Amino acid sequence: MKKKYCLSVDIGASSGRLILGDLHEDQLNLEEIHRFDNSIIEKNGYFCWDIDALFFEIKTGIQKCNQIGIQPVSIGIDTWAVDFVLLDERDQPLTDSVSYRDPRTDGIMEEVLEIFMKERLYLETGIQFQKFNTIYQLYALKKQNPEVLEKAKSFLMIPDYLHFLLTGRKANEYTNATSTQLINAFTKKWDKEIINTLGLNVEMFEEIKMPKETLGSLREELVEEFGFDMDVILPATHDTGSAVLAVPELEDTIYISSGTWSLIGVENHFPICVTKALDYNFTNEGGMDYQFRFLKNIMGLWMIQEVRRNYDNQYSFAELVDLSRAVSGFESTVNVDDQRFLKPDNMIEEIQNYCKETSQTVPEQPGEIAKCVFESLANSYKKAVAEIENIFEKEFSTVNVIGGGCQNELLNQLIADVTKKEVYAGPVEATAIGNLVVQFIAIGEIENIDKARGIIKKSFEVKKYTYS
Ligand code: LFR
Repeated sequence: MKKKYCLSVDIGASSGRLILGDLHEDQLNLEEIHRFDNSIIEKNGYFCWDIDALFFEIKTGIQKCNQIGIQPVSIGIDTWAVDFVLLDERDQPLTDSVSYRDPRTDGIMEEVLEIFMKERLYLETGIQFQKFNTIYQLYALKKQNPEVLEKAKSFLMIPDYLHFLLTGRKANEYTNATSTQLINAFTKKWDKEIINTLGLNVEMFEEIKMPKETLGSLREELVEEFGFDMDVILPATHDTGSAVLAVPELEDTIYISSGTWSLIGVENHFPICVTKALDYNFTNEGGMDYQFRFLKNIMGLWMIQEVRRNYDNQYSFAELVDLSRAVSGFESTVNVDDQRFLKPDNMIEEIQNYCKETSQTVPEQPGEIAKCVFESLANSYKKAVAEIENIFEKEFSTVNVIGGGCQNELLNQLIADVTKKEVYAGPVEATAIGNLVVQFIAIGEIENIDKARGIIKKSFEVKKYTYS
């Protein structure tokens, strides 16, 4: 029988990749076809994503498959969450794709919380309060550019829009839609009451579709361009949703999906909207098969990415880790979850100012800055672990770090040392793997997610760190 390939497109805030997957005797093989950079650009006074450039890179990757003689049977795209594109009646974008790091939502969450009680929003949606959630972005738009919303006929999140460009079909994929804070955690549908109360047009929201559903085949002009057709199968289009599917073992495990953000939590069968969870600001994001990711966002490697950029990319990430390792006796830390680190003009200065304001020694050398970032992240993980254990009233034995950030050995060891738990690191390409297994389930090559996790366990290396 001819081997079947599925193609995953995973785009994060700092890079994107197209990875082919194929199954051979319960072994999932990956082949990276194309990798490209992504970053926030300034356009017309907003921090934006260059969505046209991203679509161009996706097309380049598809063409590269064909060049090596592989025509995948399906493709699925995942990206970060919360951001969206609004289309007019001719299906044309009404604005640039503004990034969630843009300050347009400053102060907006507080205004929305005058309309809804925090407890009510939490009870209905289960979603954590972050000033950049789609709900606040849409409300900001309503206040600042009402004419845009008046013209909007379709609301598509970033992967929905890229899928639309591929197929011509519009739908809102469930896992990503939950990050809007506009989906009811119990009905799993758009919460029309919240949407109407905010004065948003409920008609612009599309039908919710679940991961595993086939959206459609490629547009005719793309079939001509590529020389072949394939199905677009919806993965968990929220990258964290895909990544968590690739955690090989969930029993007694707290995962950290480590990339631009660190998402720390556990998988659950139902949303937990108790007061403690609200106070700790944990979220219940919708997952595949209506599971929930109970987790919280920690500022993550964004901090070191920005530090590196502020040093004009003079140092690689590995060099920053080495420089940090070489520093001794420097102990200043920052609260990484302080919103001042979301998009400061200069991350290095922001860290230094924080240390100054809190009467700590100010980091000056790159190694000191990096050490401060890694140790501060580890502290924040430690706190989140304690919060999870407090809510579940039990101890977890392991932490499983997945995603690109799990290659940071220094941080893995720090996590083991501060949490006093065994740390497993891997798989590195968790998001692409999670995306691929959903496509393989959809085409009948893997039975279900449990089986997929077994395959992932056998196929990818996971490294163990013990605490000292
Ligand atoms: C990670 C992620 C997080 C989400 C943040 C913003 O890439 O998707 O899960 O909270 O980006 O969208």
